[in-house]
Amino acid sequence: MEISLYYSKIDPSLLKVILALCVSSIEIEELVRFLALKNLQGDHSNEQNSSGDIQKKLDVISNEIVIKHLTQTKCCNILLSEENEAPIVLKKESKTQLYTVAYDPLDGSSNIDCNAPIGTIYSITPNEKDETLLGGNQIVVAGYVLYGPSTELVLSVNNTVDRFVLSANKKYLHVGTIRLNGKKKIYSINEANSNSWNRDMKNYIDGYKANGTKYTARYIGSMLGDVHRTLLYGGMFCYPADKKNPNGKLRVLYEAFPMAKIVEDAGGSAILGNNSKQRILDIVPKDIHQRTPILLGSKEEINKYSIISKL
Ligand code: AHM
Ligand code: MG
Repeated sequence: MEISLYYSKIDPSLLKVILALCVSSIEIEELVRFLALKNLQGDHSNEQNSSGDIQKKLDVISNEIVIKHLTQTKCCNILLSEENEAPIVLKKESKTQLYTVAYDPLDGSSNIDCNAPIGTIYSITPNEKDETLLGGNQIVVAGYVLYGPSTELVLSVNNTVDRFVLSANKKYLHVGTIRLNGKKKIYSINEANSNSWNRDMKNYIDGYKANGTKYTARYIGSMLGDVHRTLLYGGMFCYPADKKNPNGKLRVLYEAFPMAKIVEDAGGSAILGNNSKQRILDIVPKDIHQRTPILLGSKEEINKYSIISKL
């Protein structure tokens, strides 16, 4: 079933926003697929984005595509992008419910030039009062589009997580609902940082490597690729705090919140780690580019962390 039909009963303004993000992703995937042929690899300039990263050409173009389509809906009041230092405030042109979209137009930028999975991550939150710092528990839709061997959209709407695959004639078609009950024994973390990890994380990951546990490690370095595998196969994904980065690396509003919502709605857990069982979605954001440590996966795996770190 096509996506617009699948969600035909939700608020029409919300559907408009979702469909604008679908159209954006179809334009972006077209660029991703042919970037080597279109001279779209490499850095945009030597300038850093709001998170201190050098922007890739595709980061910048993808951001422009998303802004264009969301503006055209006239159903959004504020856009928060990884690529824009400040919130983008849109003109109010309609009396319908207005939404704020927080998004990373192209996550996993370091994978762009080697043709590994990358994608777009977002959350949609009703926003009556033009606030910029909305909590994770107010999000009504969270999603990501994975530009991988196939282009796949994963969306949490009404607390249910569904998968849509982009067909040859550019339609997102429903292929199933996700429940995080996979039993594969996988842990996913950038182990190159292990010398800087705090004791809790060292003990937790050592537990996965102990004799007889039969775990394997998988790490793509694109959060949405790693989380997608976790949703479908099971296991855990983690980007912890460490001695060099006491707040971790990933951003609250447009990386951690959407993924935490999807994982929870699929039946898993998403917590800070860092000696805390606090839910990611309970973070009260103070800055639009704030970072957080994150640990997510099946309840069983996240529970192991609580036991090992004696929380
Ligand atoms: P980006 O938004 O600049 O692409 O950075 C976020 C990405 C995540 O997708 C991924 O989990 C992480 O950075 C990987 O970082 P590292 O290379 O430090 O392991
Ligand atoms: Mg990112």
